[in-house]
Amino acid sequence: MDLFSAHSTLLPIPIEDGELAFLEQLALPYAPQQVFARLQAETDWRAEQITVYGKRHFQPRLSAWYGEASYSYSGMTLQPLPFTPLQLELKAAVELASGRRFNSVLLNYYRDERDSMGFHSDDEAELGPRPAIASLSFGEPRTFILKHKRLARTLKIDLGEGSLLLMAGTLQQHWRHGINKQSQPCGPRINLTFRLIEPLA
Ligand SMILES: O=C(O)CCC(=O)C(=O)O
Ligand SMILES: [Mn+2]
Repeated sequence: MDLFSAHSTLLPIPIEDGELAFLEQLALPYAPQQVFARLQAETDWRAEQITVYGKRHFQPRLSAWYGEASYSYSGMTLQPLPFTPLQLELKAAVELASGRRFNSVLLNYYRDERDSMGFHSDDEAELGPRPAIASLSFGEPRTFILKHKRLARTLKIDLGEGSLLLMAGTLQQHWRHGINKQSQPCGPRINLTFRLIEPLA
């Protein structure tokens, strides 16, 4: 289904060189605070190490990978845990709202204002050339920042509790995105990015 079809409940955010769509509050059968508490308790959170310039570092957040396919990025391969019943319910709601299909989810846990995600594109080969990635947020709002790779363009979107952001089209080819540390204290946030991992030919 097309991102902008009448069935989609997401509203397009105008952006050059890619597609973005946003829904402030995804309809779910539970209160967002309840979803947050369950995700916090039920997820097998890991402190992953990555190698940057030959040095091992802990990522400035916790993460977990669930679903039906392994995933390689930043020099590591994550083996999936099977989807939990709650994740399957969230996936169904996200698929209904976005008209897209997903088979995996990366969960990130930002413990406080010091946790962050460096600027990157989700452009691994197994995501395919124009991946649709659906990002669902719970807990404290954080600012999601997009920076164009060639042009001096920056876009900031506050991702509040229960919000859904869909990245699609050529967005990953032309833009990087990330979450900065912030000086203003804040509580924890959980973000889920639903992805479709395609078997590599
Ligand atoms: O936490 C976020 O909103 C961003 C997550 C993200 O970019 C990712 O998991 O690749
Ligand atoms: Mn990303």
